[in-house]
Amino acid sequence: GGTAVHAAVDLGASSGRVIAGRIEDGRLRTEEVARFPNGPVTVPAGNRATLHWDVLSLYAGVVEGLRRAAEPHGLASAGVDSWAVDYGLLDADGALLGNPVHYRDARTDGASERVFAHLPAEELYAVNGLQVQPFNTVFQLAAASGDAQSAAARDLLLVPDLLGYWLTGERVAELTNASTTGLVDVHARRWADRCLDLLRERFGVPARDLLPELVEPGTVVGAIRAGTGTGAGTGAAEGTPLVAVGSHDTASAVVAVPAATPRFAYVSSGTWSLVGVELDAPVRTEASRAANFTNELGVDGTVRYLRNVTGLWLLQESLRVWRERGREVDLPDLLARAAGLPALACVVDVDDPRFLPPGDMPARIAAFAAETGQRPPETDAEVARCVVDSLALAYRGAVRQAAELSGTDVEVVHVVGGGSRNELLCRLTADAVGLPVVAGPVEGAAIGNLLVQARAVGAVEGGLDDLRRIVADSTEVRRYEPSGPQAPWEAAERRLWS
Ligand code: ADP
Ligand code: LRH
Repeated sequence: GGTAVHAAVDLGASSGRVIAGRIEDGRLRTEEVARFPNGPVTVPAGNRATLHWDVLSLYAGVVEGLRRAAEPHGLASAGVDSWAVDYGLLDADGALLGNPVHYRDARTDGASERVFAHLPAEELYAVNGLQVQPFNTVFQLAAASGDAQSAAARDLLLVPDLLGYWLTGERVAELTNASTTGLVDVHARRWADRCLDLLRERFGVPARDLLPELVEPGTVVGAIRAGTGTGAGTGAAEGTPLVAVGSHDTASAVVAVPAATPRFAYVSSGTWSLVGVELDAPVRTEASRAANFTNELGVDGTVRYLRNVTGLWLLQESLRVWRERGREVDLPDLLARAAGLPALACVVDVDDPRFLPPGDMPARIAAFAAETGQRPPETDAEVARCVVDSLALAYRGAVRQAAELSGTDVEVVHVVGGGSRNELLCRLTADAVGLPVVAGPVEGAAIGNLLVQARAVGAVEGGLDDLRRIVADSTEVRRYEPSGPQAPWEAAERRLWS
């Protein structure tokens, strides 16, 4: 007996997890039942190497996690969210054609320019309201046009929808994640004819035939089947209703912001940092486009107006490179040492395109520093300090611009995701933005995922405010008050952008 259990599958760029949750006395109690690594795998393809996701290994982790979450009494619901933009193609038999390509793969080099030659960036933004990132699905499709897999493809499913298809046999396109493709009309919240026609006429990609029906978050997709995944299958999770949640991890993370006021900005801080505000309607001004702000679609008809800031990826990759060279570096210890170093000795533009592909970040940071007349960081702690200072500086710019471009007042900055555990980053963000920072929950995406599915099956009621109150009543947060003058941050901005 007892209360119903819900299971959130949250696949981040650095790890996947399955989190079980139950609502008791208006609180959400969660338990992590499975965590598995996620990361790119390079595979030779013709005369180049392609960066892939290991989607079968992820699926095995998902099935195993759902089975564990379902023991012993079964599940009331389940939901899947993941990073955005990437997809799998299915052939005419419904079989996956190749491993999904990773958004950091170089195949999209030059693809956005080829699209803009037929549909200028201004016109595209007027339709899809989306930031330009080289990896937007529309550019990935243009880049892959004419290859053998594209020719054989009959269906395109974004990663959470692909996993949902394997779990239930049903094919849908969940709207929040679909909004990151570049193929959705942000105003109508439907597939955009203009973009589908462009792909067919100019790139020979029959996108209209490939894309399934769009569904709003909260829709029940189907029932989880037995007998897939690894040997033991889905076990007691068989028959569970799978709910299309805010399947874009950032959409789920924004649901879980424990805001007590509508005047909040958020930083969903993980591998990426997604920095912005929540709106009722998109902003499609020229100033917004020029600042590369995106209008991604959120749960309950909202718009996530934000900018992608290259996030803790810089630290993750630095740690990976150091470890590859045989140096064991512990992240909390590294950050403690970085906290003892002087502030703003060296800052980089974290959104410089050189930081997008995997590689030697300490060397790239040093090169950037040298090019901008700064002394390059040398020790590991200096590199970490540079990254954290630079992230806080970028958050400052993005919060201010989000407020200005959308005409909203911001009183507080909420940080959710793994980055909310980084005390140095949270403290510096409060100082840099000049506003209080509220940090937590760490598992924002999983919590937003859980609440939307719980609501879909009737275990909780209400709007986003009600869901956020549950988060506030259920999680420990830490508050950081701003201190110190703004002048050093202004000076650091000038070092980079004047
Ligand atoms: P994603 O969902 O993109 O995989 P997460 O939200 O899980 O990312 O965040 C991962 C990041 O959280 C790590 O790169 C790391 O920088 C940060 N993090 C995790 N644990 C800690 C910790 N104990 N102290 C500081 N930062 C941490
Ligand atoms: C964060 C995220 C982000 C996207 C990126 C590709 O995990 O979903 O919102 O821009 O991955």
